[in-house]
Amino acid sequence: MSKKRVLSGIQPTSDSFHLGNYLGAVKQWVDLQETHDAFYCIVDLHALTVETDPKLLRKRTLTSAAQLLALGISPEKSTLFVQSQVPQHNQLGWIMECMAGFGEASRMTQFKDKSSKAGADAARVGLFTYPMLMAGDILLYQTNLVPVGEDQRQHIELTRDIAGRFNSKYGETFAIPEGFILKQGAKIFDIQDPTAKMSKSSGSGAGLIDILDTPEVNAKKFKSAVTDAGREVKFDLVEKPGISNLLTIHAALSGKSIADLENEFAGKGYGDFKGAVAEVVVEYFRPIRAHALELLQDEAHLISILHKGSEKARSVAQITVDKAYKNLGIVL
Ligand code: ATP
Ligand code: LTN
Repeated sequence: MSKKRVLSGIQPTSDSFHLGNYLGAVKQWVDLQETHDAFYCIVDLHALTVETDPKLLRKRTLTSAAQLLALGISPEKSTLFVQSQVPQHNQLGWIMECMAGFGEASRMTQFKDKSSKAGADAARVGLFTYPMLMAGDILLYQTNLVPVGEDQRQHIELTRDIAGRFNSKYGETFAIPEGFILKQGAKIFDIQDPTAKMSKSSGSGAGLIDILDTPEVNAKKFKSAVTDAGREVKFDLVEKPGISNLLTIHAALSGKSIADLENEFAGKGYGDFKGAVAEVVVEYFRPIRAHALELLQDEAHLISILHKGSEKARSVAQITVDKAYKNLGIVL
């Protein structure tokens, strides 16, 4: 039986991925490439929906590729590519825009959050149509599974709705994808404000853990992470959101269960626990950071990996574009 298809994307909008990107998404990408036919893209077209600096976009695209490779994405096992190098994304993106209702697009909470920050009038039209481009990304590859963090759940639902509608109106064209969203770790919180999602674009610098930051900077941030009332290291999202977030992070990287961690730290204070979390995170990312920095020394090599991936992605994507065009009555 042929393998099921996985697709996901990450925006090159920051100098480093953060811990939430890794635990909520990329860690699952690495696991899923073992059992699935995996397509992973750096979604640079999505990054254009907010103000971008051309030099930074280029640098961040390459840094994203280096991080994905260092984190374990293998170009032999996965198709790793850049969205803009596969023009079929724009082609299907337009079809998606023509299939989505203005009302349903207006209900997307990510757009509401991000546009309210910029002021509704300053927000770009592309920020509004972003979920339809994302739907195109997914449907182009006849994707079965989409590993993402919790914040993308609504966009996956929209994608499923559009695909289902298209199939019933124009004939079977797209696989209906499912989100792959962890129960634990799909939303990592800011370590200074455990009510807010850890995020590239918002939040305090002190609460954001960038995986390419130096071990010293990250260890220091963990040691001053916000904790909660009481002194017991216990998982309780309501009473102890700060400690619960740190327990989730430790468990995901050490492979220990939350219950084992609660036992291990019974009778010890928050200070000891924070020190232990700092160590687990820093040691986990130390070799990954070194590997990513080394990969960045050879841009030509990174670009050639991306070109190879994009070539493969184009050939797969074209099949779906042809099918969708044909079913829509477009003369081929
Ligand atoms: P921003 O917060 O600025 O919107 P981002 O950090 O969400 O950006 P993306 O490139 O949009 O970055 O996300 C890449 C992947 O990381 C997505 O699958 C997203 O759901 C996941 N992700 C982002 N933040 C978190 C988080 N705090 N916890 C878990 N997963 C996250
Ligand atoms: N919107 C996603 C990025 C993204 C994506 C995709 C994720 C763009 N296209 C396709 C999965 C599948 C985000 O993380 N903010």
